[in-house]
Amino acid sequence: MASPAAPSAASTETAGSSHCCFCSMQCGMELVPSDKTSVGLAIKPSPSFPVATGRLCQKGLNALDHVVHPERITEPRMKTGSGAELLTEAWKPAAWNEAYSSIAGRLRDIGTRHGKHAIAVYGGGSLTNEVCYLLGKFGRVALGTRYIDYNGRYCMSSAAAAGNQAFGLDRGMTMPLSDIRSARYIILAGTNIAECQPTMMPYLLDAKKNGATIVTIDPRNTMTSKVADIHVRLQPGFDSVLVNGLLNVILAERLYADDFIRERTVGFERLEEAVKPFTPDRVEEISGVLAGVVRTIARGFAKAETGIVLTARGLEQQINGVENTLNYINLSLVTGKIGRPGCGYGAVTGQANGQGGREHGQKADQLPGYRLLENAADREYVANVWGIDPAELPGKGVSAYEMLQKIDEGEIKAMIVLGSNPVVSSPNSSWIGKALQKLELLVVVDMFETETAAYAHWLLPGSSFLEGEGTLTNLEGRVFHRSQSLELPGRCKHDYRIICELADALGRGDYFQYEGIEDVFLELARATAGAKADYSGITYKRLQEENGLFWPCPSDDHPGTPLLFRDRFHHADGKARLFGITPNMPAEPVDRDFPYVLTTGRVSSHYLSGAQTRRTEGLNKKAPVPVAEIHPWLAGQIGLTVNGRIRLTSRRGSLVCDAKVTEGIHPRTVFVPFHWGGQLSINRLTNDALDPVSRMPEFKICAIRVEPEPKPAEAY
Ligand SMILES: Nc1nc2c(c(=O)[nH]1)N[C@H]1C(S)=C(S)[C@@H](COP(=O)(O)OP(=O)(O)OC[C@H]3O[C@@H](n4cnc5c(=O)[nH]c(N)nc54)[C@H](O)[C@@H]3O)O[C@H]1N2
Ligand SMILES: Nc1nc2c(c(=O)[nH]1)N[C@H]1C(S)=C(S)[C@@H](COP(=O)(O)OP(=O)(O)OC[C@H]3O[C@@H](n4cnc5c(=O)[nH]c(N)nc54)[C@H](O)[C@@H]3O)O[C@H]1N2
Ligand code: SF4
Ligand SMILES: [Mo]
Repeated sequence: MASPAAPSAASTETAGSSHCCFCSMQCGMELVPSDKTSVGLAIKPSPSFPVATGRLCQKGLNALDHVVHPERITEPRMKTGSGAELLTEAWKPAAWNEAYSSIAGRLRDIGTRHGKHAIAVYGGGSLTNEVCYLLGKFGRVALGTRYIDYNGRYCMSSAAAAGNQAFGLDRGMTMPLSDIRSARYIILAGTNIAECQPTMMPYLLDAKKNGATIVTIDPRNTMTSKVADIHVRLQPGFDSVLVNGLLNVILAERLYADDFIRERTVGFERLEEAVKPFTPDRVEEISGVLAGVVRTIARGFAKAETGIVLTARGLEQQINGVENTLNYINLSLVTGKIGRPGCGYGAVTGQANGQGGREHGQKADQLPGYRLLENAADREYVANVWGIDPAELPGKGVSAYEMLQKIDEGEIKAMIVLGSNPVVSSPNSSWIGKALQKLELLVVVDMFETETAAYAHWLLPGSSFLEGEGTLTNLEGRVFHRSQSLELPGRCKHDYRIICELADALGRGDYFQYEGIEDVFLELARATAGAKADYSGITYKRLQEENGLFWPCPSDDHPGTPLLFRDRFHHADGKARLFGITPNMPAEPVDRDFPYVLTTGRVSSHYLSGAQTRRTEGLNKKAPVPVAEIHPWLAGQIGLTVNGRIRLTSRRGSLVCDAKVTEGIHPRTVFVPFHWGGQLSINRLTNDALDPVSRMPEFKICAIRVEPEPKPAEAY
């Protein structure tokens, strides 16, 4: 196979400016000529983008490597076999027109035999707003299928559902990051910012300099908890117990914001009822968190003049993820710490465009701007923008994991994956490869032959972040423009072109006529006019001139909305909803056979399924394999020897890996990062129980057995 051509800069002077492809901070970067790298370019932090001025973390600094990696796919590739044959068959290079006509022909044939809902689309949150928008439109208009969802289902879905329920609106953060500096009390729950959004740390350190108290709540001591004044080492699954304890103290000691609750919320009575039994002593009994600590945090947060609560996947990726999130939101609301400077609640978005990626119609039940497929007026509005009859729009589909289940059950026969690697990132993953072998057609659009692409009939070479222009929306809700800085290598195409050309091959090209990517954005902006995530006042020109704009931004002269909910929440009555949360057990409690808890997450040098960072030498050498964190007590229990390996076994699978013995982790909990595939994939063990509302899998809790693994003799 041809290797990618040396990159050529799209403009000549500096190679241009961009934004990192990895996390939701979306730090600005510049590509500068360099004789120190083989490609003659290097990445430097942007001196001007205001989110992380002058800063990039190690992932950002190394983000060029995967783009120019020799394993980059630079031409369409095909396989002719089916099922297990695909795993051994060699790829054949093909022409684009051959790819389009073959794929379209097979899709038409599958549609004729099984109906249009036999075809599914699986998208991602790394893609630009324009590509996410087009993918949603492609699913509904070109394919007519109800089955489209995306990897953000595994990511922000619990936070999104909770935001909608409590505030009537899902924007990860209710305030700009700059407000962190003036918060006097900051609670960070299940969020490891130092490793996952490293350039956010200066905001926390500034807050500390200004006198803020920082509390971290996590089963592990993390890089983030190092900056905390109080660290609660919480057993996974006990967030709602702890928060009920905090609320109990706030209510019992009348530390709540009376006026705010009366004027701006409903539901206080049910909250009061639910938290009554959770006295600090009871919380200590159930969770092991000392009653005194519960009182200290409750009083500190409630009495502070300003305060911010941030949560992330730690408590969201659970079957009680929505309820856990709602409870942390309760904390912000009862103390009146929302809608004014220095205050706010934030679910820290994960992926580059995890925020925009869920706003524009990739989600099973949504149309652009968060309009809903099940709302007649919303259907009519969007159908009108798209020039189709509202009756042509399909209904809502199912979540990402449930689509995979429908493949296994035989209902879905074809799938197009763009921007995700579900074989690695899905829970209880060992069956997924087998299920994908049942597909009559799997098309993967990616930069690499990923673990998922190994099951594909067609692998199409898409664009990297440096090659595609577009807009993204960062964790604050700030929409910004990213320009193209490199030419496409080989025969790669822009993702958006691939979608439009495939629509054309399917005979639906009339609905996908764009003069360029900005044209797609203008249609997106129109499709969101008047909707919750209103982008209609945003243009490329404004984004370039104003360093981004916070949505909602409903008109040309609207300044955007950095701080949400100043006067009203997004429910029809303008009020936020408080909820009474009764803590529930995880789906798989520990028992005699599986006595410990496995929790999973990230390390600083890898990103998600590792497709990009395992191909980045500077990052991969820091974490070439997964290492389990275990407590010395547990190491003693199982008789682990120095440098010994361990075997972790759940009801679904088993992983052998190295162990790092650390006092920092909760004694009965083991943490393993999930960035590897095959035999190194921890997702073969995780539980696929789903939150009943968000359909988020319980990545953060399952029951395991832990044993020492005898080293094979040849290892010495
Ligand atoms: N380096 C790096 N950065 C990333 C990513 C990456 O893969 N690598 N991915 C990006 C994406 S898409 C996302 S979604 C974010 C994720 O960002 P985070 O959610 O911050 O990352 P995680 O490591 O998944 O989980 C956070 C913490 O939750 C803790 N935790 C586990 N169970 C519980 C629990 O029951 N309660 C509480 N309170 N805490 C618990 C874990 O110990 C962990 O430290 O990061 C983004 N940034
Ligand atoms: N056990 C466990 N599992 C988890 C989690 C956890 O905490 N624990 N976290 C979950 C979370 S929060 C998330 S977000 C998911 C993510 O899971 P995935 O979506 O599987 O992760 P990625 O590695 O980002 O996959 C993106 C794929 O798209 C490709 N890609 C990237 N950018 C582009 C682009 O611009 N164009 C094209 N065409 N392709 C592109 C990459 O090469 C990669 O193959 O994993 C989830 N899985
Ligand atoms: S903090 Fe996030 S966006 Fe910034 S350089 Fe690191 S990975 Fe990229
Ligand atoms: Mo994520």
